[in-house]
Amino acid sequence: SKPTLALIGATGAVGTVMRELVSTREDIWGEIRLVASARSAGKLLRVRGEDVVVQALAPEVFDGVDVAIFDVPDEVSAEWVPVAAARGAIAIDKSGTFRMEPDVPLVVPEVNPLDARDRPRNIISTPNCTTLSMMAAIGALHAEYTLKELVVASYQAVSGAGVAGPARLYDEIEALAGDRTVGQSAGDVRKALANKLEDDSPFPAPIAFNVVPWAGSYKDGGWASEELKLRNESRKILGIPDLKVSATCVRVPVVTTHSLAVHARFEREITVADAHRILEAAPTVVLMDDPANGVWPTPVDVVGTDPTYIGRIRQAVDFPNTLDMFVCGDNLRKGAALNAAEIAELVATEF
Ligand code: 2RA
Repeated sequence: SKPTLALIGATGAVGTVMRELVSTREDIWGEIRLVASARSAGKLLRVRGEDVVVQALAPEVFDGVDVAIFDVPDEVSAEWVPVAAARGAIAIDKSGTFRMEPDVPLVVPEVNPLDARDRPRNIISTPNCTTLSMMAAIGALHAEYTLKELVVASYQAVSGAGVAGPARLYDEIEALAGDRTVGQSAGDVRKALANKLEDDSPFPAPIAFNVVPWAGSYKDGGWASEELKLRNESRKILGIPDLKVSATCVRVPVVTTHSLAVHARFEREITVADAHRILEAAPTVVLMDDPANGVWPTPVDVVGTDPTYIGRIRQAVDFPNTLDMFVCGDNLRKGAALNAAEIAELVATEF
């Protein structure tokens, strides 16, 4: 019989995309159970064209579940992922809680699918959306040219912060719309917003008309947690423990789709033509790289789709063996729900 799937966090930004994906991808699942916090229990949500009642998170919801996909805050995962695993489910976790634990694989199916088999705790982690948004492309280049260093700047969409992110961006744009004087003197955007909106933004600065050089929580040395995740997770997924990585993560007024400017040094010379050949052959990567004709990826052109898009590929003039590139990936799809769905499909072949 077909395996039973549980989606934990079914009502969130990623949960919503997750329901859409399991409704449109190959239907390999038997029962699909929807689980959320007690607040959402009893709601009806659509999956595979049917209304399903959302159940409150409790140990019993995992009974009979083969695969449980979690997209919930770190502390909820810390408590409930081990409960699901103890009850016999393979737990696929999107939170940061288990990603760097040595006995929990961190999987991107295009890059390290075999790692999903070695899961002593019955837990598989899926990476942060910023790491994931570039990994299919970088992994393909690494497989042939051996990556040595990555310097990355991210341009992260507001939906990375959950449903509150887009809500805030739309509110701010609406509050500022029509006023053609704002954005021209220091503090005027803040003042205009303070007059019209509650002070409850998920972002540490105005996000409309702005870029915010901060994503995540504060870490030693002045790093933002997103920047360290990008470093640590890239090393683990690619299996290069000493990969040199430096990142600056920036939030931009884009609803969905993270972009990354990537400066990547390889073990040997790699030309633009080499990179094109590899990326064209990578099944989940779309090469959009014809700058003479204005062809490169942007979030508004790729949002809502599955692939990783790459363009602006250049050989760095002053750095040997190095490419500069621009990558875009939908942070809710490949960056979150899609990668989890793909891992689930990978392990479902075991049932
Ligand atoms: C963000 N990467 O974009 C985070 C979400 N986990 O905020």
